[in-house]
Amino acid sequence: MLKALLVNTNLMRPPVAPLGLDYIGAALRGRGHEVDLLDLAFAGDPGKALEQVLEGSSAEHGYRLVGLSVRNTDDCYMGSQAFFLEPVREMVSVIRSRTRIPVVLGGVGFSVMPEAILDYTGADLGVAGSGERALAALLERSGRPEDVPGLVWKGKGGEWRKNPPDLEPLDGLSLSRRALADNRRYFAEGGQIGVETKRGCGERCLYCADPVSKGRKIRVRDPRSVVREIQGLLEKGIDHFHWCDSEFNLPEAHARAVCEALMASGLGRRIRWYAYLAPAPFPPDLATLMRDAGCAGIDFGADSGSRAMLAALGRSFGPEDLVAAARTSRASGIPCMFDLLIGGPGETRESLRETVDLVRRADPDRVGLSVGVRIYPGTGLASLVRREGFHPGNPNLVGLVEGNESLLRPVFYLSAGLGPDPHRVSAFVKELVGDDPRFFGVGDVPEGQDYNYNENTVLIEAIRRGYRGAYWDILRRLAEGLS
Ligand code: B12
Repeated sequence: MLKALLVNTNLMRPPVAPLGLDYIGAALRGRGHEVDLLDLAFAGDPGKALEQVLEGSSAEHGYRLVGLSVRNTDDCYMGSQAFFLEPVREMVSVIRSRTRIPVVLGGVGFSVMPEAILDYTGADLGVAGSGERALAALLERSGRPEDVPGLVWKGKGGEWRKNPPDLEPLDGLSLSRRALADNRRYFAEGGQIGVETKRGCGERCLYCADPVSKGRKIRVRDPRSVVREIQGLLEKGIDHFHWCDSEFNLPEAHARAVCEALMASGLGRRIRWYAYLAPAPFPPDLATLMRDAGCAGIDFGADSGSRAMLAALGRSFGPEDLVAAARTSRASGIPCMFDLLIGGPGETRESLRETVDLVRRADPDRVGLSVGVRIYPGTGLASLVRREGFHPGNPNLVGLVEGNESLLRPVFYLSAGLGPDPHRVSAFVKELVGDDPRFFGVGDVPEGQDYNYNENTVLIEAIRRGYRGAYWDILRRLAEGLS
């Protein structure tokens, strides 16, 4: 039996449970190891909490490694650009000042730019992609570094080396046991609990980091294992969930299999869940199946209402699919939201007008607007920006450009076709949207109309008062005076 300390570094509010650490904890415990979680989301002063847990020598605790989870590099929101790696760097330095045991980083945000994050934070090692098997191998110190999937480590010449990620089938992992994180508390303060039904995304969206961090190969879970996981959480009083798949309906057959398993187990009537979906495929019978399996809301990755913009963003559906998706959702009685990405390559005031018109016609229950597209390494957007030139003279860039070639710090694409001034872009979007209550606000907006879940005090308060569910749906119900 070996011992590891896992640390959740995500301090955002409302708090989202560290699902990745829960899964890794289950895998390590399943192999007979002992795992402690230091959850800094609930710790008050992160530095002090780390010092306390490492008090005395690490040999005394017997920890063989400390693993830090980096879910978000920043809030990926052009209006705020909150950067979360600085506190992670401080955490690594506190750990370093107390112990020499290896500090390993991992997590979805980390996996997008592992080398740059290791350089910046000073951690020893990292794992890009799935962490269950890799962390077990690191803890057990079995095999050579070259054999640990996804490992990022320093070679003899001081250069970073990176192994291909773990893309093995998920069925070999026992993910259902959710016992490391305090999920009851996360449910009480965060309003929903995440569950993954598969990993990976094979789509070719220009901007998206999911294929980079999760892989293009789709690895599905046995739906019975998902059911077991939900049953265990339900026994803890948790009955609102969010699927943590990139897009639940890709592939459609797996979405159906999960819904059918939920219905067969009788869970469909006892739980409510939310999901990200691609606007197509979304046939009416899938919608009714999802509803009967407990679906309470869908967040469609709509991106744009302009055909040219959808093509530029690498999406495989058209504006007509958006209209159909909202109609189908409405007919099945599931509220839905459209997520729009404004300012991608080629965006103009005209394409924006088309988008707002189309969205009004489609009539989803809510519309989230992200002005500016975060540029992540390894994506088509990053390559396009390199071709355009990544320098302060490029009029399409907003955020830190100089000295930020690794894209570590927040930097966004905002098409100069919308005009030279980002503030004027937000003002123009506001003008187009008018006082249509379906649209979440952009730029400086009153609390509660903001589409950023970072330090969202309206949400925090609503959850405290008993609201549960996806954040957009809680904000919708608040606005509509529903409970
Ligand atoms: C579902 C989701 C949400 C839901 C969460 C619901 C819930 N209850 O969990 C909601 C809508 C609330 C949400 C909100 C936000 N999200 Co979000 N979200 C996701 C999504 C789709 C899934 C996250 C997840 O849980 N994955 C499943 C878990 C199991 O995977 P994992 O965390 O990666 O863990 C594995 C590995 O990374 C690794 N690992 C993890 N930790 C560790 C630690 C060590 C030591 C090791 C070795 C390995 C390791 O092993 C794990 C198991 O294999 C991801 C994209 C994606 N496909 O992952 C975006 C994503 C994480 N979100 C993102 C963002 C930006 C946000 C927000 C900041 C948006 C905002 N401004 O409001 C907020 C932040 C909220 C918060 N408090 O943290 C970005 C982050 C990008 C970045 N570079 O930082 C992502 C990647 C989306 C994207 N492509 O841009 N999100």
